[in-house]
Amino acid sequence: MPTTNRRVLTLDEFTIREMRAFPQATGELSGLLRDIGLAAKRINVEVNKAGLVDILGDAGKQNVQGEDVKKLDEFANDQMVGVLRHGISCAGIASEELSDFVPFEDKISSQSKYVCMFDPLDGSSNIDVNVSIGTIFSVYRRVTECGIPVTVKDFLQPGNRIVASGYVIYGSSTILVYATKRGVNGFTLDPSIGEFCLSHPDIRCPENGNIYSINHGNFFSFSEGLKKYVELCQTRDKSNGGPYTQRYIGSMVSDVHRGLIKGGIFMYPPTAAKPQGKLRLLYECNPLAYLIEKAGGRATDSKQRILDKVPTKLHERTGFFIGSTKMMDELESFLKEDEEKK
Ligand code: P6P
Repeated sequence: MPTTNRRVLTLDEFTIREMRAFPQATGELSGLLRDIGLAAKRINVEVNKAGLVDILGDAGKQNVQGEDVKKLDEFANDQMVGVLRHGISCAGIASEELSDFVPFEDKISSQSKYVCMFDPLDGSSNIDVNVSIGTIFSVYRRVTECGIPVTVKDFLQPGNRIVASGYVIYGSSTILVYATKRGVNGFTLDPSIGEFCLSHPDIRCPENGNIYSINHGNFFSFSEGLKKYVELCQTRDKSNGGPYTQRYIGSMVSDVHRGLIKGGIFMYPPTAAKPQGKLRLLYECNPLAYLIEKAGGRATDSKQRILDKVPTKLHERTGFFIGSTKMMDELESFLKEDEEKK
C-alpha cells in the first residue's frame, strides 16, 4: 500500500539548508528564526483557543482553574521574549508591547551579534471577531560590540540594515513568511506534525494588481493627491484594468500578505487622529518593507523609502504605503502633486 509521504521541507530543515549554503555562517540566524517559529506555534495554540474565552476566562480575569488569564498580546509578547532570551542567538529585543528595549545580559546572549524587534500580536483588537491577526518581526546585527549589554543604538537602526524580517498570520491556516537577502519564503503550519512546512517557495510580489486597501473612514483627512488616487482606483475604466476592488481587513499582516501574493497596494496615511501616522516604523513598517522589497515590491512613507528612515525613538510612527511597484508608481505620481503644491 503506497504511503503518502509528501517530502516537504520544514522550517528547521530549510534554515539549516540555507545555513549550509554559507559555510562561514555561525548558525545564529538560523537558530533565531527557529526560535521565532517555536514562539509562533505556542502563540497559535492560544490564539486558536481565544474563541473559547468564556470557558478559558476573559483576559485579566481568572479561568475555571483559578489561573490568571493574560491578554493575548501580553501572552504573545511573553512567548517571543522567552524563546529569544533562552536561545543563543539574540542579545536583546524591542517590542511594541514594551515601553523600552530589553537587553539579555547573561553571558551567552550578550555575546550574540543579533537583536530582534517585533510586534507580538498585531491586530489583536480583531481577535474577538475571529479576524486573522499576526506577529511581525525583524532581525538586525547589533552596532555595539558583542559581550556588553545592548544599548538603544542597537535598535534605532534604519530598516535598510535588516538581516531578516517576516510575519506570522494566525488565520484560516497559520503561515510564517520571512525574507533574507536570498529571498522570501512562506511556511504553513502542518498541525499533524506541529511543524511549519515550506508551502510558498521564492515568493515574488506581482508588479501590478487591482486591489487597493485603505480605511475609507479616514477619507476626508487624506491629502488631495491621495483622494485623487483613491478616486482613480474607483473609476478607472475596464480597458485600464479598473475599477479596482477595495479590501480592508483591519489587520495589516493580512492586507499586506494578500498584496504580496496577488498584487495590490496597502495604504495607511497620516490622519486627523494620527497626524504622524498610526503604524510603528520599527515593529510593523520596516519588517514588512524589507520583505516586500525582497519580493520585488516597494514601500514608502509618501516622501521617502521606508527602509531609509532613520528612527529617533523606539515607538516612532509613520505613514505607510506598500505594494506592487506599478501601483506604487501611480500612487506616487499623485502624492508628488501634494508636495509640489506646498
Ligand atoms: P484602523 C491593527 O490595530 C493595526 O495596527 C493594523 O494591523 C491595521 O492595518 C490598522 O491598525 C487598522 O487601523 O484605524 O483602520 O482600524
